Amino acid sequence: MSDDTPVAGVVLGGTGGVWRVRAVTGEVVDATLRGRLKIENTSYMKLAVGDDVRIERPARGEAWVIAEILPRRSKLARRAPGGGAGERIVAVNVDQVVVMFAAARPDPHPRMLDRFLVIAEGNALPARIVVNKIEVAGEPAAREIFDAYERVGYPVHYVSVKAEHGLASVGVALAGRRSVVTGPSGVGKSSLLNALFPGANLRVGAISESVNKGRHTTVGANMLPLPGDADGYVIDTPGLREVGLWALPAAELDRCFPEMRAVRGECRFADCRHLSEPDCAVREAVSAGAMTEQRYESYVRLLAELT
Ligand SMILES: Nc1nc2c(ncn2[C@@H]2O[C@H](COP(=O)(O)OP(=O)(O)OP(=O)(O)O)[C@@H](O)[C@H]2O)c(=O)[nH]1
Ligand SMILES: [Mg+2]
Ligand SMILES: [Zn+2]
Repeated sequence: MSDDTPVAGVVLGGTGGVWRVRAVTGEVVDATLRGRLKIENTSYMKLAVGDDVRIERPARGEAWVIAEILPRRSKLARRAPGGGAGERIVAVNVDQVVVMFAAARPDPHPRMLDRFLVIAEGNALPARIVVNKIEVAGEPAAREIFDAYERVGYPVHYVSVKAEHGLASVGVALAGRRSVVTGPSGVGKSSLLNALFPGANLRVGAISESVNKGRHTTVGANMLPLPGDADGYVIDTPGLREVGLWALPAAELDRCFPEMRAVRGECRFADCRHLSEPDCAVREAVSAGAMTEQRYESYVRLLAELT
């Protein structure tokens, strides 16, 4: 990469206006966004991890600039923290979301899991679940919570990074795709990626086991190329204490629960909110056990947030 012709690359990460870009050559360089970057769509003005870009530099030895951002095929976005209306893009051009929880330390919160899954569904991204630290609580106890998710169609991987259990199946699920790993702080996201990809060198939190609070260890999303896999990337993200939905229209929330999606067309009213309307197929599904009370309760709470 010695001349001034643009080079295709992908944004791996960045803070403070300096982005790490991996060029097609495999070389990773620091680059800044060109000030007068001409793009039609203003939503592209905010560069994000996973963006396909073209970089160039005026001459050898000078700084690289990002001259062009290519169209995005997908994004994972949630509401910006602090109650604002803006969206926070976690990553773009991803194929799947891996939602990670711990079987214990910190204890799993199904309500929060439902939020992560709804955000993935709302962004039209398939999701899978990784339950880590099963050597602490045991797989049977973890299954009491997570079997319900497998029943509605989400693949669930039970793993222990510490005991090196179940990691290969996660590796297979990541191969050849771009995945973003998300979940609460301290569940072992960075630990998992370090274990799967030696050399990743992600910072891992030394949470004192007694405090058990999960100080955020990872800062900013960080995309890793999978070794020997030209199409495979995995994005480590900082853990979240709370997840806000973004401006999802309330009427689309039911589509973000697969078990509601399956029956929503059978409600008496086309605009049924599945609360107290008569002949509601969703509430019948809850009575029949096809949707758990807990997931339905998540729906009701999220709907209240969106209206
Ligand atoms: N007992 C147990 N501890 C684990 C396991 N995997 C990771 N940990 C520990 O969990 C703590 C948090 O791990 P991280 O990998 O930093 O968690 P994270 O999800 O990346 O956290 P953030 O970056 O803050 O979002 C560390 O002390 C790890 O050593 C596991 O399988 N079992
Ligand atoms: Mg981390
Ligand atoms: Zn209904």
